[in-house]
Amino acid sequence: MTIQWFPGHMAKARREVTEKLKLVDIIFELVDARIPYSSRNPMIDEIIQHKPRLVLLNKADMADKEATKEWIAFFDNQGVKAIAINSQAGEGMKKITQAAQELLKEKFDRMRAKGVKPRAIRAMIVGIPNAGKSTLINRIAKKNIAKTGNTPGVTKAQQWIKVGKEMELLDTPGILWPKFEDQEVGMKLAITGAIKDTLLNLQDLTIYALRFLERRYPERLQERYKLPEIPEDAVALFDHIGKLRGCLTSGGMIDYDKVAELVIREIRSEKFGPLSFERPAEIENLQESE
Ligand SMILES: Nc1nc2c(ncn2[C@@H]2O[C@H](COP(=O)(O)OP(=O)(O)O)[C@@H](O)[C@H]2O)c(=O)[nH]1
Ligand SMILES: [Mg+2]
Repeated sequence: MTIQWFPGHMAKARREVTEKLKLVDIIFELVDARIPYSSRNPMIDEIIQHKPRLVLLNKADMADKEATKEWIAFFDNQGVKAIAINSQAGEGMKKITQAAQELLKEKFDRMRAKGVKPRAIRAMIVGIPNAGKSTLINRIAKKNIAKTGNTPGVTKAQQWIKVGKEMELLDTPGILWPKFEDQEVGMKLAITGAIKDTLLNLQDLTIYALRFLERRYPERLQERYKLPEIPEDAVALFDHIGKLRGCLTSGGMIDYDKVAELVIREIRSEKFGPLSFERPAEIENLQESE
């Protein structure tokens, strides 16, 4: 289910995250590795203030490895630590604890110097719907069934999931809204399944997706749909795919909706291999032109 975000929902989500912020040492900002810019909440910096943060590029298995490397370097340049993970397979889980320990080393050293009894790092996951928050929490919880009790002094009882001895993770994530400000971001969110594609025109979305493939991964597009050349005309491209795959109306005409559904389904199910829909260089240009 995709949540429709209205100003009231956004305010409530923000309030909930802000409230829990006090309970944790660090925020794990979960984004989709295929769209690390578009899947970030636009107000994340303002919401989490100066709380230490670790960006988790989730679904790294579905993303282009080269692009993911570029993204890690991009965040690094901004002084933000980012790591690639695959919550579904449980890859990168150890790296999360290690990175959190590194980021909080000074704080914990200071605490120790003051004679404060050592304790586990407390963390919380935040992210937009479908980023994989529940998958990551379940992944961690399964291996570490032992839940710690409630934390006293908190209005609502909070459950913590133990991650080894070193860390405790809040068992409910902070759900934040995606960016809505531009059409292209909307397209990327729809292609990756972060927002319902019924919010957009499916044929428009497909044209966007096909043009993206043509630009970044032309050979994969040509190979999959047996295209010696990629037609400039979108109708010709749809016609070709429709004929090839038998996406026809009962009258034998090309069914453009069927073509659109097929293409989007194939992209989502990785028929074109791992894909990254944005690169840091594109985002840098975008920010400069603002
Ligand atoms: N391939 C892949 N799929 C993932 C990964 N993490 C989550 N998913 C899938 O993404 C979808 C959304 O995940 P979910 O945990 O429900 O997202 P939430 O809304 O943030 O809690 C589900 O279909 C998950 O199986 C991952 O690392 N790799
Ligand atoms: Mg969830």
